[in-house]
Amino acid sequence: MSNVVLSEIHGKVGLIRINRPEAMNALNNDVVDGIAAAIDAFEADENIGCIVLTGNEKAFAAGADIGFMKDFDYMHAYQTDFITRNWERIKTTRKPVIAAVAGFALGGGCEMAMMCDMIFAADTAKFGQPEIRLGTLPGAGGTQRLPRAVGKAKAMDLCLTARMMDAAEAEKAGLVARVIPAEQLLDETLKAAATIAGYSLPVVMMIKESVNRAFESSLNEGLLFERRVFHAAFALEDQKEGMAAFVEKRKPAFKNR
Ligand code: CO8
Repeated sequence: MSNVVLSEIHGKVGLIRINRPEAMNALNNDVVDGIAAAIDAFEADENIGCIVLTGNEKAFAAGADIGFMKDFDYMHAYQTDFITRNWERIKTTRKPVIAAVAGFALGGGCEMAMMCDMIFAADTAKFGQPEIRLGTLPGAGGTQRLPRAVGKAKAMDLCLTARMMDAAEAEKAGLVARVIPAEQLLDETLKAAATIAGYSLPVVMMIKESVNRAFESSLNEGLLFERRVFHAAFALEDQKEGMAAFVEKRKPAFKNR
């Protein structure tokens, strides 16, 4: 594991910290590779039920590393598929990922947060897609995921003016799930992640997959997908245990099968 990405295990939760404080956690290959490696490890660890991705108190990530990419030419960007590499690993993991965002989440940093399953924001968080100021545009989902999260009007505003949106505005617009006082951000996020990790992992994965379907299919397709997965859940021992525990007025003991 590289030192620009740190990973820790908190009970059943895997925590990934982006650690380039000298550069506002700007994203380069080492950071993206480090995050992907940490996710690989947490995906393979059957004890882990939820993943949290965070930065530091000043920045979740202030975007792609500008110094690193400033001299790229078209062929280099195209041939290396900049920065696709492992970028999609956050999206492809079947376990839920919560972004805990304090400070700046700009450009690729905002895009990385949006690739997670939900965002918990500190009251210090600032979101933006300021690429236009650099003579370029969002390249990792900013023009696609932001409108889906906050609507066309606000997405156009953010992408075209480069202004930042604070945590309160981001919550109101639907980009973030919760706003939390900065000093409690990590504790609260880990607590929510532990709650998720305490449920049946196959059910958690089924819910993640089903909610994501809402963004990738028509309503009818999505409803059918949900119903099929709902039917499949009756094959789980954890469904028998969960419903028996309710009827018997006791806590369920899920076995992840
Ligand atoms: N890349 C490289 N270095 C950065 C970046 C960055 N994105 N952001 C900050 N830094 C560095 C600064 O250069 C500075 O370094 P040094 O101390 O050596 O001069 C250090 O971090 C501290 O930054 P500031 O002194 O600027 O701190 P301020 O508090 O004054 O300002 C800001 C903080 C507002 C975050 C400011 O640094 C800023 O505007 N940063 C750039 C934000 C930006 O434009 N982001 C978009 C980048 S483009 C992009 O993300 C395209 C995505 C493509 C998809 C692929 C993603 C991997």
